[in-house]
Amino acid sequence: MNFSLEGRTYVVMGVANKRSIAWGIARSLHEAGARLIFTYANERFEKPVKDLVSELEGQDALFYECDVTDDDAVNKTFEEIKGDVGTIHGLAHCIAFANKDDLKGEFVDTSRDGYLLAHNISAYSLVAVARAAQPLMTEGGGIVTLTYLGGERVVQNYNVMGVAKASLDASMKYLANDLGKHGVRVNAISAGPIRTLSAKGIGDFNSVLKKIEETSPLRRTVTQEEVGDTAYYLLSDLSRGVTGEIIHVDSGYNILG
Ligand code: NDP
Ligand code: KAL
Repeated sequence: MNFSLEGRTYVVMGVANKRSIAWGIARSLHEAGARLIFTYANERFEKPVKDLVSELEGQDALFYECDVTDDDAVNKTFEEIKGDVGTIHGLAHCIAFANKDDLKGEFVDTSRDGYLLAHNISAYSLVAVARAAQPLMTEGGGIVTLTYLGGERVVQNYNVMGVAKASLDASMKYLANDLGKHGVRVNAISAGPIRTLSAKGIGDFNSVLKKIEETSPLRRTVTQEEVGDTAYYLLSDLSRGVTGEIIHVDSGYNILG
């Protein structure tokens, strides 16, 4: 079987800069021969994303603005993509957000607004995007989202984002059940900690990385490239029998008691 992505088109949502996990995924898909479509939250990010993508040799990419909290924007984006390319073969959802104040102290202090905001951007967005994208996957396809161990167990400071990731994980499984009959597979990658813009300014991130280096089975942290290659596996026919799954790309840290 040929596992090249030549002739296939994938939407990558959530590139903020060269450190983004979404950028690692974009590079892996590009190397496998895929055509890429990028979405960003607002026009402020158009130029930086376009500048980055210009580094991908021979990539004839398309770009759309898409704030995932806006149903009209999500629907319009996928209608435009349908008009511009017709069929897509998959998408990578690499989007999360919570108020900084909710990512420290105790979870019990999370406000209603903070709770809803985190769930809106980080979990419901997968449902909205999957519903809008599925009709474009006329040849079947794959959807991959990014999650974290803090959705499965309590991790200090992750707080409301952990609860949003638990919702994201369950949403991924329900979507896998709904979309399977259309030949669309839905999976998640649970990445180990990686220094990205989102992680910036978060207290104690260094000690989290150090703990992974000292105690994980592989005794090192993971890279955007390693997550990217697993996304390639999940978005290609290599994983054709896999759906509703969470794959941990975390140096094995999650197996520790
Ligand atoms: P980045 O900061 O690089 O990416 C986060 C992205 O979320 C940004 O591109 C941002 O877009 C996007 N985003 C936020 N709000 C919206 C919105 N309303 N509409 C559309 N896009 C939005 O961080 P990461 O690469 O680390 O994060 C990607 C995913 O990986 C997240 O789901 C995160 O939870 C997950 N993850 C990260 C880990 C890590 O250690 N870094 C570990 C495990 C999971 P913009 O810049 O355009 O605002
Ligand atoms: C236990 C860990 C330590 C860190 C705790 C919480 C991390 C939460 C991730 C969340 C996505 C971060 C934010 O929402 C940051 C946001 O409040 C401020 N940043 C921004 O607005 C920037 C400019 C934009 C680009 O960011 C976003 N997101 O839009 C968790 C660590 C060990 C693992 C991580 C970092 C997991 C994860 O989910 O990212």
